[in-house]
Amino acid sequence: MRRVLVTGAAGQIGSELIPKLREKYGRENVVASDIREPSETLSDGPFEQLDVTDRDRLKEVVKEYDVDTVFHLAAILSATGERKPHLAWYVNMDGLYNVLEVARELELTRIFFPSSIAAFGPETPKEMTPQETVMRPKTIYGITKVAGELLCDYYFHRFGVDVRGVRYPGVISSVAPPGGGTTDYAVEMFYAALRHKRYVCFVREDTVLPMIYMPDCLKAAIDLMEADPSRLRHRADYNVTGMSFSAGELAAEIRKHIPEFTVEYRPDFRQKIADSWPRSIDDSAAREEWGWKPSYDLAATTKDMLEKLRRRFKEESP
Ligand code: NAD
Ligand code: AKB
Repeated sequence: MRRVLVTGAAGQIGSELIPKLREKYGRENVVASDIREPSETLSDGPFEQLDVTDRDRLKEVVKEYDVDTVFHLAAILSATGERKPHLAWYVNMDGLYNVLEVARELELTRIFFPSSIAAFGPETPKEMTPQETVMRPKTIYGITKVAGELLCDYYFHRFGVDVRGVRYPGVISSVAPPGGGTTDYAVEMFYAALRHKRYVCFVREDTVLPMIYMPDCLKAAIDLMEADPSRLRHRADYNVTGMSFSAGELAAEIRKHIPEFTVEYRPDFRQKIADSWPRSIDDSAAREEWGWKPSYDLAATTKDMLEKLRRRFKEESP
């Protein structure tokens, strides 16, 4: 049985990872933490307000709950990172360094660190981007992700810290809103389609990016953390993906369910970020080494997202 700490747990991924981990390991064995106050979904088990840049407090929490495993989700994402590059460097690098140092000092069993397709850059091959390729990102967020992957590798080889992670594409989900990334339009479009029947999209209609639906995103994290260590040849940099589509294709798929839905395309500074990222991902290393296989394509994601959001909006309306 694991004793788990999740940092950045109030965010898009943490809000759905926490219930999943609590179901798997027991409510009392999964400590949610964030710099923010907990949302309702996190308050059915232990929660600690924790800034990951504060290493002493991080260590205190790990000791207090006898934690052996950390899912380190706290970060500043790509769009917010371009607005606040110093904060992105500080939170993403110091936060990860602190988690790895505490793991080394207290001999924790396992750490999960999510990297991102943002670790790639405009010189990277855009179609079926390989596992090993050119890594020259142009955002501060992407730079922290490449440096983070390397730091994780270093802590594994130098100190034996069992740190693992994936390069997530854009995550689509229906519980917590996305937290300031470039792929946020793919989530916002669903909310707007249901609420207003129209959406102003901040990337061009022909912008293609790789994406993953939340159930697959959670499966990737949990399966990799449970994988047999003897099969792993990579650490915190496994390419994973669920699907690839353009903003226009997503709108067309939503229109199959909501025919009157319209989208206006008004690209802003996030277009340049999107243009620097891969269009599709080769995730064969993850498939071979720990059996990765996504379940959701665009049609299945769209159907499930609309059902879940419809149900939620109905429950929320007086
Ligand atoms: P998010 O922005 O929704 O959540 C991040 C959380 O971190 C927030 O709740 C925020 O309050 C918290 N946080 C910020 N600064 C903190 C600090 N100093 N100390 C503690 N907490 C702090 O992000 P997310 O989408 O849930 O992403 C989680 C992880 O997955 C991040 O590392 C992100 O880079 C990675 N990732 C996400 C996506 C995606 O599309 N969501 C894609 C690739 C990688
Ligand atoms: C972002 O757009 O910043 C994130 C990511 C792909 O890492 N969603």
